[in-house]
This record gives sequence, C-alpha cells and structure tokens, in this order.
Amino acid sequence: MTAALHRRAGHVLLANWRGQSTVPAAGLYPHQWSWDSAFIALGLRHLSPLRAQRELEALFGAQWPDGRVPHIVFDRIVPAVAYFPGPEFWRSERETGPRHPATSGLIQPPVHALAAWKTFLADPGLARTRGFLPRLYPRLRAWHAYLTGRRAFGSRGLVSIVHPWESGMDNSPAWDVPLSRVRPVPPDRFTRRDLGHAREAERPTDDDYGRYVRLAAAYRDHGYADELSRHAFAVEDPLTNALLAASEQAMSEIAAEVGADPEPHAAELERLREALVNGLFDGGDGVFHAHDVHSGLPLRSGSIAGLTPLVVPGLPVADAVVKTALGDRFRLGETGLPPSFDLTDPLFEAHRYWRGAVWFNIGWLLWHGLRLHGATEVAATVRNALLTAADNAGFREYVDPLTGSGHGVRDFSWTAAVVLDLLT
Ligand code: 9WN
Repeated sequence: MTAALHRRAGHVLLANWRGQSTVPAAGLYPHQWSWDSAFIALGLRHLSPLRAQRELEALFGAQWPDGRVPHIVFDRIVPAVAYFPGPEFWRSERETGPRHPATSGLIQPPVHALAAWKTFLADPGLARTRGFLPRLYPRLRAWHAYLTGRRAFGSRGLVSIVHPWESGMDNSPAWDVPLSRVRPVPPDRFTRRDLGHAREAERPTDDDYGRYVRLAAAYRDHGYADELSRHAFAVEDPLTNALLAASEQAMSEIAAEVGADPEPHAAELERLREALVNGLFDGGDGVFHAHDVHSGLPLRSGSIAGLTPLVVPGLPVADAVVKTALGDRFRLGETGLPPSFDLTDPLFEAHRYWRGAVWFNIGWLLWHGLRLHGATEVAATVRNALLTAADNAGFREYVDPLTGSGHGVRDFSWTAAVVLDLLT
C-alpha cells in the first residue's frame, strides 16, 4: 500500500498545483488558503522542495503592510462566481492598493514558521541558494508581530481571533455562544457557492453563513481596524495561540540559520506557553478552552482544539491532555482518528464539518504533539489510522471518526500532504 498511496497522494498535490501555489481542492476551494498552504508545504517538500518554498513565498507575497497574512489569496483568473465570498466582497485593494494581490481581510492559524522550517530542512542547499529563509524571516516576524501587537485584546497576553473562519474550524460548537449574539444576514442577501460542490448536511448552515457574512462585512466596513469595540466576536482560541507558540520555536531555529538572535523567540515561546496554560487550561476537564473576550468567560466545549496545545514544546500539562485524548471523549488510543468534537456530547455530528468529523491537518498536529511529549505508541496509532482513512476514502476532506467513511470533497490537498509527510 505504501508506494501506491505515496504515488496517489503525489498526484493529488500535482493536480491541485496552479503554477505559484496549490488550491485546497478543485471546485470547492479554487484559490490559495493560508493554513492550507502551510500544511501543503509540509507534504510537498517531499515531492518538490522548490514548490514547497514557492507555496509559502506566494502566500507571504500577499501579506498586508500591517503584517497580517490573509486567509485567502484570490487567483485573478478564476471567475468571480466560483467562490463566495470572493474579492468583490472583501475589497482588500482599499487597504493594500490595486497592485497587491486580491485577498480576504481575515487570518488563519499561524502554522507557517513551523512549515517554513521543515521546508528548509527538506533541502537546505536549495533553500540557501534561493535565500528562502533570509527573505521569509522578516515576513514571518511581521506576521507574528501583527498577531501579538494588533490582536492582543485581552490583558492575558493571548492572541484573539475575530471571526470563526479565522479559527480554521468554522462551525465548531465552541463558537455557538458568541455567535448567538450575532444577527444573521438573511440567506437571500448572498449566494452560497459551496453547496454546488458538497452536501448541505455536511456543511455549515445558512444561519452560520448569515453570521459569518455579518461579521466579515462589519470588519471590512471599518477598514479592517483591529479595535475590540468594533468586533462582536473576539475569542482567545487555544489552537491559534498554540500554533503561534510552536511557530516561535521554529523561529528560533530560523533565526539561528539566518544569523539573527534566536533568544527573543525562545523568550516568546516561554511567554506564550505560560499565558496559554494560565489563561486557557482547565485542569478539571483536562483540556484547553477558548476564552470569550467580551463576556470574560471561558467557552467550555468539547472541541479538539483543546488538545492541540500538545504541539507546544515543554507543555507542563501534556500528561493530562494525553489522558483526555485517550478517554471516552476522543478515544484516540482505540480509533486513532481524532474527532473534531467530543464523541459523547449531544452536539457531536459525525459528518458535519467541524462539529465532529475528523480532519487530517488536526490529526497531523496531534501526531506531532504526541511524539513531542513521548506518547509514541498513541502517535503510531494515529499515524496508521490517518493513512488508512485517507487511502480508503480517496483523500477526502474529512471522515467519520467512528466508521472512517469519507465526506466533503475528494482529493483534498492537505489530506494528501499529511499522507506524504506521515509516509516519509
Ligand atoms: C472558509 C480551505 C478552508 C480551510 C478551513 C475550512 C474551510 C472555508 C470555507 O476551507 O473554510 O475559510 O469556505 O468553508 O474550514 O479550515 O482552510 O480548505
């Protein structure tokens, strides 16, 4: 199976390559997405280190002057009707000027420095010849500075996201409470394009979309200003903050490689790790919970995001989190497939997007985090389960955590990329 699976995963990534970067999936997602590209680079580096470098360079080529890395970079040759909301909705040119690539104004979880460092390691000679890290390092620094400077709304030293799309886990039940305060835009005021490519029962609802549109339009209409009072939704998310901390570890390595001082990055990792544990860890539940900046309350939920701080080196509560991963709520030791939401919670839905289905990028993060903290046996179970599920389901976007049946679109890029990395 290994050689054939490797070959098929490679074909998926080659077919989804668009000359500068890779689309998450033909049809449903016809542009470049931020955290997708980072995961794609992790896999692509085993096929073509050059393309993996270019993938990240294309994304950072669309970075805004304020340092934000947009969650979508639009391909100008793709017709406007292909994806909603497209460039005409975001109007990024008002902020970045007409010569800049058209983008969204939101962000996604900051896994990029980790991907950049691993991409470098795949072929250091090529990377050095091309000046890959010396060019990327200042951009990565500006990206992290945007997050810790402009998005530190609370006084707790953590980064906030201002839209569910920024979490990468769009319709996670973790966002139900803060979203209930947002009045949905009526569905006849916009046209969803996703339903032309995927089953309605497996996607966010019209009400979800109505709220996403309301929040994004408000951000746009205030010139994408990062003022807390302007945002109806402001949440300190464990995944975003954990990936930033893990990326700071990678930044230390990158800094040493380019002749810069690694020390500030090591200090930043330490600071974020402490802020995460003090601010978001719930010892009783054995997981991290997001924090609602407006209400000042924790958003207690069974989101798998609460286990992802395992990617943070030196996490002092790693044993408790591994115990939760192995318990009834996630059953990682038995199935090896991490559900995106607590299996025992009445809100769990096996096939609806981020309300229960298994996603391969999260599987990769947990595999990586489990190994980092010495849980090598569980990590091996996760690895084998992800490979089998991707193989059986045709590199689907997500799978049922209990049966492994495939859902969402086929030939999804980060599913293939994760397979390539796990096989190598
Ligand atoms: C909105 C591209 C992206 C992923 C997200 C996933 C989904 C977009 C959508 O697809 O979100 O950004 O249209 O539903 O939730 O994690 O990056 O693959």
